[in-house]
Amino acid sequence: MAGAGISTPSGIPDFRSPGSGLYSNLEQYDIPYPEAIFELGYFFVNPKPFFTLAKELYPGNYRPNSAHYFLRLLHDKGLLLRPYTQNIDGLERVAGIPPDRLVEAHGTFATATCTVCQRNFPGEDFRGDVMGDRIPRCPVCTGVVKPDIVFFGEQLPQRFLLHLTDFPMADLLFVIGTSLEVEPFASLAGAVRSSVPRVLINRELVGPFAWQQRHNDVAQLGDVVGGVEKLVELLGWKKEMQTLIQKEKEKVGRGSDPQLPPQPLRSLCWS
Ligand code: CNA
Repeated sequence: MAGAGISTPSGIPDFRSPGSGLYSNLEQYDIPYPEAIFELGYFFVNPKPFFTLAKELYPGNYRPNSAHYFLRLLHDKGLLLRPYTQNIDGLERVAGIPPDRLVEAHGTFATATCTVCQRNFPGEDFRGDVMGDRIPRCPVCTGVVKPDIVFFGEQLPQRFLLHLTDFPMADLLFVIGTSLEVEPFASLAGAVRSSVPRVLINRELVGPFAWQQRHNDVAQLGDVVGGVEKLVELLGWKKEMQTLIQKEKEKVGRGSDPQLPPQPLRSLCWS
């Protein structure tokens, strides 16, 4: 189970970290209250703030870090049953985890849907509009096209239901970079069998790790990258991890996405 904390080392602010979190840096979005950015009612009146955020998070602006590549390594080794992420930045995909292995519980920018005729489109079709600060319109009915990000009150993607079979089957649960405050995602932490060790890698204790610990829970507190790297070292996978990251960096270096201007990550931060 992953959250915004696995992507802060890639330069994407989380919601709740005081000072750097998105909720502390909303002035430029000109919205009445933080949650408005993900509210359908507000979106239909004024979609601009959401698309300003979409421009930041559209696939291609940010690169995965060791936490994402740790998931990829587990996948390559056949050890990853399924990553459940709350993130909408798509960095699990960029790290090479196939979308059909993933549950992106709060949606994705990789696909989009017309709010009027409900036609589905690849998110890529609207890159030009989003980057050019234009509200994307359906080529068929001209309705506003909304990336498939789950707004407040919207249903989670069908794939979220996979948890019903996945969690009882797991024999280890990693919880990485999340405050475990958003439901129903947060409750998944309690859905593994009680004999299953749960490993938290996060800045602070969260959810059941704080208030309902099990005897076999483990917490590695501190930065996610440091925590993951420590674990990788204990597992004896350091070299493999370095090779994987190097290989992926070279792919990016060869310019796998020619539409992207080269840009320093930090220059894209909201704060
Ligand atoms: P959150 O509520 O902002 O919590 C993040 C957690 O990660 C907190 O406990 C932080 O202390 C911790 N954290 C942040 N950075 C680090 C770090 N470098 N090392 C260790 N711990 C760290 O975010 P959640 O994901 O729990 O909340 C769910 C929301 C946030 C979902 O709806 C997401 O869509 C949404 N979100 C996603 C992104 C993204 O896609 N990258 C960014 C911001 C918010």
